[in-house]
This record gives sequence, structure tokens and C-alpha cells, in this order.
Amino acid sequence: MKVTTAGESHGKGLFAIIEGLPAGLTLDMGAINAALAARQGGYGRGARQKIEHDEIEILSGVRNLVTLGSPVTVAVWNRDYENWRPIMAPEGCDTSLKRLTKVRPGHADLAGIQKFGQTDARNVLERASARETAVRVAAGEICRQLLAVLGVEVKGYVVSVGGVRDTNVYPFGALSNKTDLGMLSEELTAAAKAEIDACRMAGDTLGGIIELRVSGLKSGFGSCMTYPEKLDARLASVLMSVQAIKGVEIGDGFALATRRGSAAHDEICYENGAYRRATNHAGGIEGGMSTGEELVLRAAMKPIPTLMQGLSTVDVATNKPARAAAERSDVCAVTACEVVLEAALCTELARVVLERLGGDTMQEVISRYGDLS
Ligand code: EPS
Repeated sequence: MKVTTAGESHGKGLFAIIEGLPAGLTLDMGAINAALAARQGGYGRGARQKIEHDEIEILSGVRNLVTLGSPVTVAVWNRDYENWRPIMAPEGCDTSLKRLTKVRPGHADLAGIQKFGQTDARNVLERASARETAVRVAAGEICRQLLAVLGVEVKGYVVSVGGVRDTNVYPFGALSNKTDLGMLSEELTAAAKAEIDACRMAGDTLGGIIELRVSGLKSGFGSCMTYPEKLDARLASVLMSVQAIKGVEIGDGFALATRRGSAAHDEICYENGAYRRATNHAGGIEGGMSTGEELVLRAAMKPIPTLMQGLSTVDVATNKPARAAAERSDVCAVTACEVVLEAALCTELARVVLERLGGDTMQEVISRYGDLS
């Protein structure tokens, strides 16, 4: 299976083509749209979300809600395009409008114009923008529905926002009961909102940490034989590909480096005819393969680089010092990022599962998964 996305932040829309989905997967459009709405939510989002009302439109590969085995094309149209048509229209527009030359530290602006030979960072930022994640969520939710048929479930929550961090350990079942910030504690949510409010007043932004967990994945997905097949490498890669992610850890991750081996590894036992690990410091992956225990991953999101206060930069039109450009921005998008990371994880997991199982139809996929121990 292969997923490609396209589309600019203020262009006509965002699009994804999913190739290699088996025939016979029944889609729940309501669940996909609910995830798109969740991505738009959270405390600290910017004015753009008041304009958009993201909804999926399926353009190919599905008939009467069931996949056909042909490439599935999904679209999420940009309502804001009506305001940007004179600036963005592929058929012809005025490119002297909304030029961005006071490049933002931390964004793709400067590295992008250097790489692509541009003088206007708009030609780079339109694609680098996290607006692209709307369609990644749509594609990821389709993949989540495929995994769910096999009993594989993906959940996540916001562990921290800025300096407000939840240090509790939660069972998988507790991860559904989230606050509007995507956290699991009301008290920490209130503290995080206060920090977001303070940031908004200061014209600043905030990042955070997201934890993702997967239950129901059988052992043996991924491989120790070649490095591109390693499950940990693949999952870290897809999480790292999400805008603003600067760190990923699996299981106890960085903390493992501080422990002795006796406190770092999960002892093995045999219970009710199956091998189990007594603990799960490895986050469900050993030797690049799933162990059958829950997958546990964490990702660190940096603060969004568009600051209303504007950081020091250079105006690339004059090469003189300037304050970085800022029109509107999210103060904190960690809640949205959690939704995106779940979707990205679902996409890569579905790829891993289909690579091992093959199958043209969902019946084949289901029966092959059932045959695994
Ligand atoms: C986003 C839409 C964007 C930004 C944000 C994510 O809208 P606009 O640029 O029109 O205000 O709110 O993009 C970024 C964080 C970024 O760095 O570009 C969205 O729909 O998620």
C-alpha cells in the first residue's frame, strides 16, 4: 500500500491517493469526518479553523462505501481558497500579492527558498504548512478502519503542553476519556490552558509531547533481517515526518540509556500457551519486530514557528534585519498534532500489515491475520 498527498494550504484543497487497499473494506464516513473535526479542535488554535469545516470527499476507488481495490482518492476542500483565489489560482493569479520575504525561524521558509530557487517563501510554505495534515488524517482514518477489522486499535493522548506534564501511567482502556486538550487529567488541562493563555498574551507559541499506543498487533510484524523493514525505524520515520515533530522514542526510549540492563529489559515468561513479557520497557518492539505486547511511542512537538511577536530574522528581499512575518497563527496545536500522529501511525501500520499478509480482498487479509499465532 502507498499513500501520496498533494495540495497547498491556501490552494483548492488537499488530496490523498491510497494505492493497494484491498477490496471489500466498508468505510465509516462519519468516523473519518469526526477525526477531521478533532484535528481542527483543541485549545489554542488559530483563526483559520473558524473558516474551515473539514470534510472528506471520496473521488475514486469506493462504491457504495466499500473499497474496490482500485486507488482511493480523497479530497478535503479548502473553504479559504475563495479568499486566496487571486493569489493562488493555478490557472493564473497575481504572485506579487502576499509575498513572504521576512522568513520565519523554525519554518521551512529560508531552507525552502534556497533549495527551490524561490524569492517568495509563499512558494514553499504553502506546501510545508501543517494544513496538509488534514488529508493525512483522512487517509489515516481509512487505514485505522482496516486495522480495526483485524482487532488492531490505535489510541493516543497529550502527555504535556509546555512545562505542564502528566507523569501518570495509564492502561490502554483509559485513553479514550480525554479532555478538550487531549489530556487525561482535568487538573493538568486547566494548568496547560493557563500556560496557553499566557503564551497568547505574549505573542508566543507552545509545543508538547504526545503518547501513542497500539493494542492487538500480533508478534512478528517488521523484521530484523534488513534495516528498512525494522518496525521501530518505520514507525519512528512516519511520526518524524509530521510537521513540527523533533523527537520520537519507543517504549522507555531515552530513559533506557540511564538504566542497567537488568532494569531495562523485559523478562520473558510462558502463560496460557503464549510467550509474554513481564514488563514493556521495549514498547512492544524487539529486534525491529513486534512482540505482541502493546506498542508504546512518544513524539515531541516543537512550538509552532509563526510567533505573533515575530523573531529576529532577515528580509530576503533586502538582506536587512527584520521581524519575522506573522499574520495569524495557532498558539498551541498539540491537540491537533495528537490526532495527526494517530493517523500517521495507522497509515504505516496498515502498510506493514499488508506487506506481510498480502491479499486482494479483506476476507483474505482477515483470514491470514487469523492464521498467525
Ligand atoms: C493549519 C492551517 C494554517 C495554520 C497552521 C495549520 O492556516 P493559515 O496558515 O491559513 O493560518 O493555522 O499551519 C501551520 C502551523 C504552519 O506552520 O503553517 C491547519 O489547518 O492545521
